[in-house]
Amino acid sequence: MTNQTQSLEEPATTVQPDVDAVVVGAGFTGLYMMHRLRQEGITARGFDAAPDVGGTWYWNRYPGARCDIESMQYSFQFDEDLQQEWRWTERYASQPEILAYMGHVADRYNLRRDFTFDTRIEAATFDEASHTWMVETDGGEKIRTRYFIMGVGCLSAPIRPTFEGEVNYKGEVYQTSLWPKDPVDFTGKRVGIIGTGSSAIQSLPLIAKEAEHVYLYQRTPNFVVPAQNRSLSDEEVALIKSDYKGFRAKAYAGLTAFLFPRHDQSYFDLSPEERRIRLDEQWEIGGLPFLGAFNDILFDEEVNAEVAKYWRSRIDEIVEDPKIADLLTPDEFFGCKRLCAGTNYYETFNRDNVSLIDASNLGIERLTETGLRAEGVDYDLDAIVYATGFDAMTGSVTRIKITGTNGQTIQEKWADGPATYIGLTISGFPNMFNMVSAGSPSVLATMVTCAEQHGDWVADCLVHMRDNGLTLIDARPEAEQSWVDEVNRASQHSLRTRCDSWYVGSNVVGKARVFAPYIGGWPPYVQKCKDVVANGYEGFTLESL
Ligand code: N01
Repeated sequence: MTNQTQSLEEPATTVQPDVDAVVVGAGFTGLYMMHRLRQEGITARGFDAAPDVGGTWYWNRYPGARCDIESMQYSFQFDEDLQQEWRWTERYASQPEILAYMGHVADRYNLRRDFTFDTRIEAATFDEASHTWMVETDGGEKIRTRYFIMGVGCLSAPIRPTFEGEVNYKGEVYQTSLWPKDPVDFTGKRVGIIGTGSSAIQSLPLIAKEAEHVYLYQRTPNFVVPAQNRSLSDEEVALIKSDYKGFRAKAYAGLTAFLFPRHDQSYFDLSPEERRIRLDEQWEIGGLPFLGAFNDILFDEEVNAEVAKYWRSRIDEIVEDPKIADLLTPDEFFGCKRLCAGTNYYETFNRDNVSLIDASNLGIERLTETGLRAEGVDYDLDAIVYATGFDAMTGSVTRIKITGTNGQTIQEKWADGPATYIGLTISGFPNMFNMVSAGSPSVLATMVTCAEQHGDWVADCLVHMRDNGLTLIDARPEAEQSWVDEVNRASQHSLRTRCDSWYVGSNVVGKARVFAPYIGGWPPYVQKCKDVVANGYEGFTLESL
């Protein structure tokens, strides 16, 4: 490693890049990538549409926004000093704390220096003659770069449905994924929330505490388990920090790259009494770890149905009105959509100032001057909150006009679903790396851990290119196809593919239905990435000018 900044060795060509690499996004992925590039003496410029670092955590400032992976694990591990010095206050970090952490990382490694903020990358075009990308910003700047590195996130392209009559509505409008920086005061207001994904589930209880009345418009209910969030004690933090490396190593060896109480036992291995005890225990642990009660919840329909029954018995203990409990009960596999971790979500429906509106038939028909019309009823609303999700996994990539070899655009390439080689590269888009996205464990692992593994892989690759005088790396079509087959094969065993969700892209009209992340597990994925390198960048075409 070196701290000096030197340009990658360039062969004689008339077209020289302005920088070695352009990094898009200043979230976890972009920040770590920039850090690694700098360590290797590779020149880079970063861009982000936001005014500061944070990525999706910059924008998702809605009330109650919080991570569903434990904070001691949803953080960088590349620097022991960093992980020792930062003190997380809660089991699951809130958005402000995560943003503060990312700001701390940016300061500590002086990363803002290389980023241009308030600037969106609009287009990138590969020039086959010079093995470079021409990248264009919304400010009209053009940067020629050898490598184009996307760290644009899986859940960062917000979607908001358009309703008839929108222009007539005179009230306030908010979107959870683009929440204003200044606090929003709902005191005394009638608020309509559209959506029942994690964003609505986290924000409803807090908005309901303030507002005069909240109407939650539900098209499809979601399974929610209690997050069981709490403050972290000095003792438990100290215990992890006493061997943080060992703790991380254990997590790294697991299927999802994060540790949680997971029982490698089938539901059928236990007696009925033992099953109930196990489910009660996991319920107390809460959140995503609830799925660790048995190893076949997401693979066996009968087990899944039994767990859903247990879940319903717990909801019946909380929700006072059985009709509301019925409405809140999903008609799909438990945990098929990402399991939501909530705090007082179901309790909130016992409040007099909260109404659950079944919007599963006619839905939201139109917006009016004073509110909206849903299922034939007019509602007067002072504010409408859209908690309507994201064009997940691919949207943040396909919203950029990316053109690879032979004039092919990324939209054309991915028309039938995302095709990648090891989730990092796309055949026909040489010298481009698409990180922590489709084709890698990404959203099924800890995004931060994935960002580090990807950042290391890409940095090592660029050093290899430099050391060997290479100027082009492109995935071979047959290698990409075999990885796409592996991604598809892995997903077939899971019940997760069997419902509509953003994992399969069904929440975006016209999007190809493909289970986008790699569900084959973290260790096999990491091994595959290592094998590719050990075998001389197997599956890639490498060239020099
Ligand atoms: O989005 P979603 P989200 N009329 O897609 C509804 C992560 N995240 O932002 O299901 C009426 O889950 C839509 O209804 P339906 C996490 O990975 C994490 O909440 O399509 N409703 C659905 O209910 C999460 O899974 C955290 O019928 C409409 C909702 O909008 C992911 O982000 C917190 C509609 C969208 O739900 C996405 O969560 C927040 C319409 N026209 C987010 N259009 C944590 O870490 C859409 N909907 C805990």
